[in-house]
Amino acid sequence: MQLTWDDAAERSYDPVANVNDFEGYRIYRSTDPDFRDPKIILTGRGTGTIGNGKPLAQFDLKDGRSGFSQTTVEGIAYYLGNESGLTHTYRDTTVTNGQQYYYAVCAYDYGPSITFQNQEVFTYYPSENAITVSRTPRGGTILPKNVVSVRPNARTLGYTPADASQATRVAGEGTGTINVKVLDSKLVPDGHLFKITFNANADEVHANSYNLIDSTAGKVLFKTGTDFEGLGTGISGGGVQPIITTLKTIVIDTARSGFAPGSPTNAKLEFSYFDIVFPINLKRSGFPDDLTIRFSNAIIDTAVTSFDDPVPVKFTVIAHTPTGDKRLKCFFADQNGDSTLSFLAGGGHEEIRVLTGPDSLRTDQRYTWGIRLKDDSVSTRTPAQGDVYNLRLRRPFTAGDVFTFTTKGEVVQDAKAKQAFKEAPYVVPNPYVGAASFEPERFAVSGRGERRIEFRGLPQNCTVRIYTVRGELVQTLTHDGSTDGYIPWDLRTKDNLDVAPGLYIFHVDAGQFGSQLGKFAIIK
Ligand SMILES: [Ca+2]
Ligand SMILES: [Ca+2]
Repeated sequence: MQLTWDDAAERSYDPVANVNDFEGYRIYRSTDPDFRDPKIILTGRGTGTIGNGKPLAQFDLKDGRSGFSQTTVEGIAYYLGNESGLTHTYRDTTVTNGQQYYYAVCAYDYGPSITFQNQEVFTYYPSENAITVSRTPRGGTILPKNVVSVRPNARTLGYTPADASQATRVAGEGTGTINVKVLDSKLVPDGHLFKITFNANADEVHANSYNLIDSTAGKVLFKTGTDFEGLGTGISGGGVQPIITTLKTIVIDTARSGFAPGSPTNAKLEFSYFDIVFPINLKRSGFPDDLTIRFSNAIIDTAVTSFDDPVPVKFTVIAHTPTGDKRLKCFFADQNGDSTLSFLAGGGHEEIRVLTGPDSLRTDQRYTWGIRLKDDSVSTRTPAQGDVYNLRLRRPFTAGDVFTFTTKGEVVQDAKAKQAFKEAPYVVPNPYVGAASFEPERFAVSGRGERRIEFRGLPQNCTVRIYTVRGELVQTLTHDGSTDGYIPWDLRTKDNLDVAPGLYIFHVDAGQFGSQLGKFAIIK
């Protein structure tokens, strides 16, 4: 069973404390719509249950808050979680096919404090969404939007789930991977083109969120995806979930950086980023642009040295910006007076410090890249005329990166169904001994409640006829045309009587796919 949910609760504000106090999600499962299965947490006195009960799973926002709440209700603290991090999908692998389940996804808050004149005057007990299923007099249920009812089972013969193609790049140059996972086959539209785009502020190197767009339908499915680490915890739309992995920040593309072919030097350059000045994820003039450093035997540029004094230099640094090439200013302390980057006797290093960002800032606030000669040895030729170094960077996904993929909806393939139908359909449970484990609890009925067996392994649109061993027709059941591969039977005859114990024959008429016979026993 795969559950998915959106992220709306994460942006909610507490109306009283006026803070965003969202803290996490709890998932509950029950076999009854009153959610009695999880209600095993009692008050401190052991009288009555408290809250929604024991969750099947809990996902806690990473925010430094965890463990038990300070405030208690009847002696019981609220468990805030263990900083597991959030997700928007949960797979329950412990279900029994044929059993009716109810799942609830409940958001909870951490219980904000009210402060008055900087004193905490009151702290709320953490609160959680209620599970408010209402019942109709005839045993039906009306589910709120945080509850679903499901009956896991095999799909109809020939069923092929929805599929999504590989995501391919349409624009941009960010480094990362995008996989697309089908989470809810029945929601996936057939033959649609989807688009993934990214949102970033003008000064951000790394996108802060991603969007999923159904281009064919012209519909934005969500704009708040934030799982950039491929954890599979992000939100889904149209039944699919993009699983996005990208760089956390700018890195040097070592394979594509180096002296251009034909450069005479055998020297290597070493780059370091001055992360104490500008954060590396701050986009600004000259960063994160690829650079070219050109060396010469003549003075070709002017750098600055201590006290911003100009110093003539035999190199120049060019940034390849999206709007064209731009010369970058450098700080350079030329210790041996040769106007270029050189090895120093005694092992010291000269360093070119490339400056980026606004000209209005002080030089020492603009340091970005430090460039030194590496692996210095007597046979190394100092970079000079004809030496051109290219620094190439790898960037995270950001605004301007665009990917697309296409979807195929779920289908039932006739040829596959016909082949599979040659394996005989079957009955669960067989024999039926008094009861089946997946029968519902009694509600609003007298007697023993609804009984249930299932004919499974069926193709779509078939008819099941049940006969006694003497050939009398007991009941006729028709498949509802859905992709469920089963038909339930309440063990009542066509005359609405309880069926007698004994051996029965069933005949599955699947039209063009042929027919199958089987038998089952009912024991009281
Ligand atoms: Ca937390
Ligand atoms: Ca020098």
